[in-house]
Amino acid sequence: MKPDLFEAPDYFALDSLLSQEHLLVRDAARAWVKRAVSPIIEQHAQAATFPTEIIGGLAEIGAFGPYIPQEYGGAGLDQISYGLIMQEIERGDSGVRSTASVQSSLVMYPIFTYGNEQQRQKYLPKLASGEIMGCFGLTEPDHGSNPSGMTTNIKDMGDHYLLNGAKMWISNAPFADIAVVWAKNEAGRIKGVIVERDMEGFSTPETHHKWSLRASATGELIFSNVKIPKENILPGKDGLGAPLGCLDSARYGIAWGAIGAAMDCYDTALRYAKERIQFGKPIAATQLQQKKLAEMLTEITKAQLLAFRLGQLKNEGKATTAQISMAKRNNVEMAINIAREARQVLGGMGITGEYSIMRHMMNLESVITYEGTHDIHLLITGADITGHPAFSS
Ligand code: TGC
Ligand code: FAD
Repeated sequence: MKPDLFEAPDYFALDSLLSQEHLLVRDAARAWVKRAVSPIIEQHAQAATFPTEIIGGLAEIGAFGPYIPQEYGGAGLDQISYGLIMQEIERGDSGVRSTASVQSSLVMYPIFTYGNEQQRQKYLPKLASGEIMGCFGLTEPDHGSNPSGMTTNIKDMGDHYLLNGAKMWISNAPFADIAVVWAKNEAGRIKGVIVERDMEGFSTPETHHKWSLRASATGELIFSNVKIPKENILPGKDGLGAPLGCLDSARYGIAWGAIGAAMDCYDTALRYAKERIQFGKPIAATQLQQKKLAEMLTEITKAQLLAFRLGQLKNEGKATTAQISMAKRNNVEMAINIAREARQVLGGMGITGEYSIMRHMMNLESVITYEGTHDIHLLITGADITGHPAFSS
């Protein structure tokens, strides 16, 4: 793979709106991605292996629990810092950002928000340092966009619960030490359950042959009469709103992350277009390639402004689920379109692993589907502006 010469576009001088802390956090993450992710990621993606060697570095840059208070091992940062970290990591690879998103927003967030003090003390510091890794089980084979139909269930056995069912498409599942799993109790109410790797009857078969997120490990969670101690139930909130609250936080991170992937594609295409000579001049001097590059930068700039404003709202505790959906949907679509255009700027070279663009493009096919599909986010906006949810008849 080519050396990482990435230079981030900042056409509307957004850096001048960032605080000193934001810039420090962002630059540390950017430098770490160049040093630790770029040199190894293409080999891992080609081999479809998860780069375990980066776990310590992710913890050091504060990517595990950026906004979780320091007393629990988190970085205690604000929501814009969290977004900037996700942007920089996804600039390297969406699969690496996935690992950080899951650990932070889908495992640490529910334990911090819905867990009791004992659960927080037991798990959060170890998750923040990367000593243990987690995964989040909501999706089932027959219930993806519609998680309220889930059939995974817990049965009260007096001194413990019995967990049965299956989850699929679970990021980090093959190596996770714990899983935050959503299951219905006998009353049909959804509860959060912390399942530990060594519990009898729990297995995590890996999902192979993906063409997307190849450097992220995906798997199933199978529960066959797993005995769950009562202290492993998250007591703070139940119902579908509990997992959906976690998704708000993860989708927010993706709205920023997708900008990173888009910036990397744009920067690569711009550099290539300036260097590549055809018909006696750089292809960057042709109107057609300029149109592509100018439109890419325009879309990135709009996405940056959207994410920044959303970050301000999130810091104030005012960001709504529908605003987060709009930003996730817009920014991921923006990134996938830019990846496709950037790939064309590179001609045949664009399909090789010498450059990052094709890997980003394939990764983004998952990003546009997970954490709520492109359609579902449109329907969330539609329901919000009309007052008529159109998910089911
Ligand atoms: P609906 O009736 O709208 O809501 C059910 C209850 O939840 C409440 N609620 C929320 N609460 C907190 N935060 C939110 N964002 C909430 N949204 C809704 C709501 O008020 C209601 O409460 P109550 O008390 O009245 O019961 O639910 P619905 O069944 O109609 O579904 C709505 C829909 C379709 C939007 C929702 O199901 C949805 O978002 N589906 C998409 C599923 C999804 O995103 N799955 C993601 C799985 S995790 C993943 O992909 C991780 S990838 C990680 C990586 O690698 O980065
Ligand atoms: P379906 O829900 O079957 O949807 C299929 C198609 O139908 C989509 O185009 C969808 O938009 C459309 N559709 C569905 N309902 C409607 C409707 N009402 N109106 C119009 N169109 C509709 N899940 C987790 O719980 N944890 C994870 O860590 C996790 N990681 C993932 C990692 C990867 C690589 C992938 C690919 C997925 C992951 N997921 C995870 C699952 C992901 O969230 C789901 O794939 C996603 O929510 C969609 O569910 P589905 O695949 O079952 O598609």
